[in-house]
Amino acid sequence: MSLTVEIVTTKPYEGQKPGTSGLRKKVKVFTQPNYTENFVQAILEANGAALVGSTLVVGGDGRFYCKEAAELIVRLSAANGVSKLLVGQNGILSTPAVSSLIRHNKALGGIVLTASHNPGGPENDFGIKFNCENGGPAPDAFTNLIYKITTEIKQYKLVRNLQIDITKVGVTLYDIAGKPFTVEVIDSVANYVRHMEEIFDFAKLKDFVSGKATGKPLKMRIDAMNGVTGSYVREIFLNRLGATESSVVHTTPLPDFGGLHPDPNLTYAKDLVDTVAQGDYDIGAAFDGDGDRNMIIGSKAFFVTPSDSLAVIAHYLEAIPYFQKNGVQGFARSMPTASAVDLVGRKLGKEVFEVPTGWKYFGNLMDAGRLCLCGEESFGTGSNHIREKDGIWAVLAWISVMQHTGKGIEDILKQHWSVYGRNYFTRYDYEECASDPCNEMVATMEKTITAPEFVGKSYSSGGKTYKVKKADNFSYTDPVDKSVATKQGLRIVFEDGSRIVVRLSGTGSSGATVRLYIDSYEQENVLGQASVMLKPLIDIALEISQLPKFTGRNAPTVIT
Ligand code: VG1
Ligand code: CO
Repeated sequence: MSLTVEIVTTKPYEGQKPGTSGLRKKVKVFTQPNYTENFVQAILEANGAALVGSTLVVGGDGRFYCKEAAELIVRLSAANGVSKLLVGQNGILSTPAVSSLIRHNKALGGIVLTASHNPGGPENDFGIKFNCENGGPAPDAFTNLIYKITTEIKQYKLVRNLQIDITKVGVTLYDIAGKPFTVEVIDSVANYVRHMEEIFDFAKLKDFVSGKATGKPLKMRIDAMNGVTGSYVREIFLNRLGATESSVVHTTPLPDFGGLHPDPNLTYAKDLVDTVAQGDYDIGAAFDGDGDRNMIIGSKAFFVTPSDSLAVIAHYLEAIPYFQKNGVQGFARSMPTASAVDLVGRKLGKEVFEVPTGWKYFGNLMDAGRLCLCGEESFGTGSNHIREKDGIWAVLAWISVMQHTGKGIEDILKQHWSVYGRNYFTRYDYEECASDPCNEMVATMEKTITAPEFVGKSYSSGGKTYKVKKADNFSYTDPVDKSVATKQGLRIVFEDGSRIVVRLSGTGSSGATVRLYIDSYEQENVLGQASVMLKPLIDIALEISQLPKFTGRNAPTVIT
């Protein structure tokens, strides 16, 4: 039976502007009449003529409204001339899995249904993001075009009575006004697991994890935080690597993440940290809702900062077969990330790039063959195997390093610092502040730090004095396509290389979140406590930014 395309009249909604990573709003905003339809229509139209006859990947982190949104996308895509959709079973695909699928299937792109590390459920957040044919998040020019379309939209196209069952794997063919349209519901994990098997030496890792090679099994606690990684974690760590059932927890993806805040950091992954702190595990790891973030802790909850994690993996790339095969190109990090990886890059004679916050800025460098490993301080680590950060990949990388060195995580870090020195790093998040005072704070601070007399000024606190060497609002010119991103964060760099960075989050769904990043390098004094070592700089940052005054907050919501 041939199905007909319906043209539905609509009006623009304000504020459909994608942030650091897609559009994120409360579920209640997305479920308003035509809200999701408008945004998806804009995504489809932004692809221009390439859309007709194309293949798209659709899936998300299983949060509340994912399934309904996935079905809606099928009906809109069918009406807009897409030829084929690959849909994760039950609408489930991790963000790294979408990226991998786009690349393997040479798809035009993918629509990812997630608000990532933001809480889920009917009262919380939903999100939609578009990834392009390289598998990476759409760059600024593309998301600006999507936004522009949302401001002018008058109609969307829909095949309303297309019946679809995404709970079962299988292929369904449709006739849409005389043109063929295919929906293939795919196993959510199979392609990704195969991809990981190509990158890592699973046989070797299995012997290591099971204890066959060492005489004692690796004691792991992998916490999927009720997010999308649950199914992937079970298949990889239990079925392929032979870990015991008790090595994995919270592995059922739930629409509200079981009430957990699926953000793998010391605050929201407290259960993991407290459990591993008791000393019974060699490695603990957690992921965010959509599986692109990771947190790694060692025995007794020894915390690995994401900046250090990146540097250590860079140092031991030979432990991962993928890099032996494909070679090692340059490294990169986002601007607020501490520069530990730069030191490894320098030693190895590799290019190191500093990009704005957001994974989309790494893609061009990877596509140009100049970048193979990168990370963000926000618990993002990944390589050029895909164009997203990849939480499970990071854990497999760490287990590979442990296997390769025969050492525990704390020893690996201490040895690393003894060679390279240590970048102490902390991030303070002030979540859900009022927007206006935060904007005012940033504007005031920008004025202060860009005034000509600011450079050369000295600030003292806790017996330490820091002299300003450089200060700006970070801007970035992409080395490949020369596009420019401005106003990416206020940055004060001191004579000794220490830094204060302040920026406003671009992933929140309401209000403003202020992020304050502090980083300081020590060549010799590498075994201190970060909170103590960084205290003077934190105080100076609060003084310069006047953060307590503007936000009314005396303490951050989250300290990393
Ligand atoms: C945050 C992080 C950033 C990350 C982004 C998306 O952005 O700081 O490093 O790329 O989230 O991560 P912002 O603008 O809130 O600081 V994810 O895992 O939420 O897609
Ligand atoms: Co995420």
